[in-house]
Amino acid sequence: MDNGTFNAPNPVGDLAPADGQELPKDKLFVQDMFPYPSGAGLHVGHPLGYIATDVYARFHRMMGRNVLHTLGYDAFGLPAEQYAIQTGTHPRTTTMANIENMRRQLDALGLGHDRRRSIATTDPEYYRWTQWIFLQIYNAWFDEEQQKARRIDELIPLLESGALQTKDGRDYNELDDVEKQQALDEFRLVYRSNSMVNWCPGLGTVLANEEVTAEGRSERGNFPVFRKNLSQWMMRITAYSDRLIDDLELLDWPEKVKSMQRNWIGRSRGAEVDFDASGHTIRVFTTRPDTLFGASYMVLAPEHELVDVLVADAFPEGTDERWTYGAATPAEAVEAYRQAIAAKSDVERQENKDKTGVFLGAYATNPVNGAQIPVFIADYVLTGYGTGAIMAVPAHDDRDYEFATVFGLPILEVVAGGDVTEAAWTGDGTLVNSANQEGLDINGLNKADAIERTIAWLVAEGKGTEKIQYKLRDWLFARQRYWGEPFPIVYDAQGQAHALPESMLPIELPEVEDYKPVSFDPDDADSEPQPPLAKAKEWVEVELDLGDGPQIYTRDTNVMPQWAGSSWYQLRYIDPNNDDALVDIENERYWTGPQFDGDCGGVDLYVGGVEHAVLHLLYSRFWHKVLYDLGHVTSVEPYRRLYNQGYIQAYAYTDARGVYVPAEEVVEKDGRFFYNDEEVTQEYGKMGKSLKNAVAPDDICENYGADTLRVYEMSMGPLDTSRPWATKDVVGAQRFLQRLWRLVVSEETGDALTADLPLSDDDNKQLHRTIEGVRDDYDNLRVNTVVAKLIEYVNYLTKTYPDAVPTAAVEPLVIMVAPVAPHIAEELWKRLGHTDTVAFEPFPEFDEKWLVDDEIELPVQINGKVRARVMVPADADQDAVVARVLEEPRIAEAVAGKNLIKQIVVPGRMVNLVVK
Ligand code: ANZ
Repeated sequence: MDNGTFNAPNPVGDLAPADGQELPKDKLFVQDMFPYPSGAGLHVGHPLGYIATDVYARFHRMMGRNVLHTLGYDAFGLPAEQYAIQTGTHPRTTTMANIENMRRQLDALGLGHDRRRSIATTDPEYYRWTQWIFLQIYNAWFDEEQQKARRIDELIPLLESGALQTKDGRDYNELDDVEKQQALDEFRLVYRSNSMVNWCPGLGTVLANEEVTAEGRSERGNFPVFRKNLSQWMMRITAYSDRLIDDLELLDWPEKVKSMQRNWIGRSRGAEVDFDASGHTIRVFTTRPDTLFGASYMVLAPEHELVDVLVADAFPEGTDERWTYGAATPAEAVEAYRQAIAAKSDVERQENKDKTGVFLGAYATNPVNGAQIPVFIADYVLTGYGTGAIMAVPAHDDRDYEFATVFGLPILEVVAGGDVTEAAWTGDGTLVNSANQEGLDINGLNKADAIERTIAWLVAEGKGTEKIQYKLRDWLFARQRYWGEPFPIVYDAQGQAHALPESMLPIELPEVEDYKPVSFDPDDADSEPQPPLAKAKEWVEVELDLGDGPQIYTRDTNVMPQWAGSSWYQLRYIDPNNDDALVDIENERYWTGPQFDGDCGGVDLYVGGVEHAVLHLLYSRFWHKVLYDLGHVTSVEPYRRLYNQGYIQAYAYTDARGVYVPAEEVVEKDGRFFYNDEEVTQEYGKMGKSLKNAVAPDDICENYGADTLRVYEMSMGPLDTSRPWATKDVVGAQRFLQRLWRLVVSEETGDALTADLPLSDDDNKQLHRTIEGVRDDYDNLRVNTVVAKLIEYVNYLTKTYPDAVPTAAVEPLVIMVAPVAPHIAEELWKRLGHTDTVAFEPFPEFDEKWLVDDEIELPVQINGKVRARVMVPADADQDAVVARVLEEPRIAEAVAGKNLIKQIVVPGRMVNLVVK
């Protein structure tokens, strides 16, 4: 790598080929999901994917392609910051040290990366462009008609001419300057909005759902967590919902990942239906308007704006006790209920089987039949999805069924097919009990027709509309932390946000004395987050001239989420040093541009774990599409082909308390396992820090060599399946490499054992078959079967040539070994008398002529019993086959003196002779 062996040239810019050198037309861009440089370094599970991509890249270099392969570091994020909080060490220091260590570990594995293209997301020269992309997105709006992002300045004339309305319907021309700004802000793809977050005053930070325990406390520190509405930066990813779903068709990705993305975006077709409640309209979203006649109650999200409007002064006479939450009035019940659920996450709210809720004391009118149905609030209805209100159809929805059962509400069957006294029937069936006097009769229809008919009726009556609904939410883009990209945003004295001009980038992270966010009394739910950057007073207040003379501004003190840096790194790999653009579009076109009509372009092969199936890949796709719309890239998608490697798993051990103990210190005695003389329980799981079962690649490289580790990891099984690590099996890979070595090199003299011998027909057959199989396997990431074929070939040569092997049989072998075991291949190549690296040696070609069998072996049965196997010419006709078979002494003997009554020849398979 230090010689620049794996440096790939670009069409233009600083990495363009030297004068006179040509740029290969045929290119390949291979990428790994880049690592977070953690303090623990790598374990042998990490490089599985990196080795596989390296093998693939090496193979294609030998096929004559210009291959771009490098590795960067996703280096912002919590661990370095937490370490900084504990020790005062600057996160940059820790991060750089961790990167150094990982590089050392990776270098030992012999990965052929173009080091010039490596980046860390924490480099100011890198995050300058992350901030630049943020500005592009901020300064863009989504044109619904054209279904694409456009620059915000293109919006102004449209608002001025009235071709587009402002969001609140006011005339743009009559607004003052500040109002105009605000009207534009409403269109931007980055905007501020109130959103529900998990606020933890004790830690001083907002937490992700995964960081909150089931008891509503912080995983770290066990502090109370409050659900709180906070003004936050959001990215309008929802504008791209349709394109993000539809363009999945263009991608060569595992079907499983595509379907996870589809589900996450969650497009569903349905209707919005209006229910009247004493003059107020409750609008619901439903995917099942066909079940309207079965609606027996309604539920609003507890946060719904109509709750306080609809709530009655008193519970009606005779209200069921189960409906009142033990309170005297609906208002009290609502208050108590809201407090009880404040700390629950959306996921908990939806998955909780024990349904709870409160009756508002109010009723609404079912628009199809005039029925008066009670209105509840319940936490299983979420604010922020649909309209935050539902019509409940207990007979045909599981959650409504559970609720109706607890609260004693009517369960009205409207779709035949199940037994609704037992459970909700959510399958298909014929509509029943569904007709009114006003011209709607859907009885006897199937679901699809009933939905269509109902929507048409609702529209005609002005009681509803068809609606496409998405589960996808806009992307909450701000974090109250230190170790992330600062926002290129400042606020003026009026609190109005201003995006900084590109010329001021990067906005570098300032030094702070301590990295903790400002924390508060753990129980103070009313406190507001103050990120650590707020402590850098001199940085926060700046004098800037943004066009109307120098003024004092306040910087935004949030940082971007860790997803930001990984949402576009493939583009920077292409043009890592470009100071004028995030990537020169000529370089981008060459490496990731569409290859044929209808191709979406993108990285040719992207390998990583399936845990990134949704968020990372969705965010990347979103950013890429914005950049495409704005003309910065030619590819429509970032990653044309995705491959998920399996995991390396290993045994793990827990003690009596269920706590993991270090696996490497566990000893086995008579099938039982002990740690410090205490018996422990064996388990099995993904290798890693949390299960304390990590094995470092360093030791394996040291004891067995890097090629052994590579061959072992690649031969453990198909790349996309998980595999168990067993250090004791590593030696098998080592033995193969030793056999290979001894085949080529004399142990006594160290010289090559090869001789200028001609190849026999058998040699040629073995060789060409191996080449054919290996080429296909390499190309399809089946390195495990490559290794199997190479082992077979080495065994054949060892057996056939105990003394000196023909050079013509060995040279192609060494080349074929090179992608998977490059160190030994390089060394053997030298011993064979070559001075150049084997890395660019053309990959051996096979000759078809050696692939066809000229003789095949057929089992021969006599009266149904196999008596012999006979070699016959592959192209022999039936008579010739029988003639040949009868020449075989054992067959001849068996049929001697008998009558041959029947002869059956199944071409290529077998011969059956019936004799009497
Ligand atoms: C009546 C109905 C009858 C429903 C039936 C389903 C089955 P997806 O596919 O997830 O979009 N719903 C709507 N808004 C909701 C909210 N804010 N919180 C919780 N649930 C909500 O599902 C849409 C369905 O989920 C809607 O259709 C609604 O229940 C519920 F037999 O309406 B349905």
